[in-house]
Amino acid sequence: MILRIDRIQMELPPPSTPDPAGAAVVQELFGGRFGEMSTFLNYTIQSFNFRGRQKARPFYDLVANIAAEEFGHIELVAATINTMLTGAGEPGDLPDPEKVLNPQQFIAGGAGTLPQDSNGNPWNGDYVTSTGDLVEDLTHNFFLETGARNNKLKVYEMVDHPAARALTGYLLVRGGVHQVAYARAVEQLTGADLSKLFPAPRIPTDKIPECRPHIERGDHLRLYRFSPSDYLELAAVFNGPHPETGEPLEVRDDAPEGFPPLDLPPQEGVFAPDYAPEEIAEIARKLRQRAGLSDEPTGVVADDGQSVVDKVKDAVT
Ligand code: MN3
Repeated sequence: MILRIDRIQMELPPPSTPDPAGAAVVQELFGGRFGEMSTFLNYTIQSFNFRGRQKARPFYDLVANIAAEEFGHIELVAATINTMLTGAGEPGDLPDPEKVLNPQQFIAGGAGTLPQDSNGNPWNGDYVTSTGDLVEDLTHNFFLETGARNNKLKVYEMVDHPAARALTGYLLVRGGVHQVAYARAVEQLTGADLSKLFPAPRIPTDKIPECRPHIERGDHLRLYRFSPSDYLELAAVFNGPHPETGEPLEVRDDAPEGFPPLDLPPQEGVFAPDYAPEEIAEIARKLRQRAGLSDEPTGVVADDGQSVVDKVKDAVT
């Protein structure tokens, strides 16, 4: 089972100037072959299929637990795309087709993320390798993280929207940890040091400004344990010095603290969440009252939504 926490793993900047063309490029990190849907579902399905898991527990715990972090990564990529599209779905103001690389984000979606790559191709189950052979699957995962970091760097270079830069900075650091984790797992099983054999991609994250805060916090060394009581055997595999910096790898016995998500404002021009969002808000208010809940919504968001609307309007005018 997955326990869901209503926070996101990193703080994202609020919406600024809408960037539908950039948002279509960022889709590659969501539904591309090397995107977060692929890492999430490769590790998830491998963990479901894992036979003899009790005797191989440290390896099972590693794959299952990284799968849980990847759920938070698809959530972050979607939050980034949706932030970049905010302001582009206002009534009478939908973007010029020439400035949009993926019109389906508006036509099929409500100025939102789709399970597609940067060309609008749907994510594909063929992107999952789950052979049941542990060495083969772990080696595949190492190269999946290699390709994923390669793609993240290209998206970083292609898209200069602040939300996309913040996202790729964070994911480059966390993907680096997962690459090290799979390399360590293969090394513990076979003796082959993948980090030395295949030192790719060469990404000097310490020179990328958006990576630096995460490195300074130590997030390039840590695996978090995404469960209050399970997956206790991670540290049996994930240990020793970081192959690039020599600092000790570390397992943290809790999920990252995370940040409240942005409450992105309605985009009435694409009926998200409706042509008249205030009607839905009024219905919800009455339901909340009837259920004996407080007048104020109980969930925590990074802003009240309205301030984001004002900021977007300021940026556009
Ligand atoms: Mn990831």
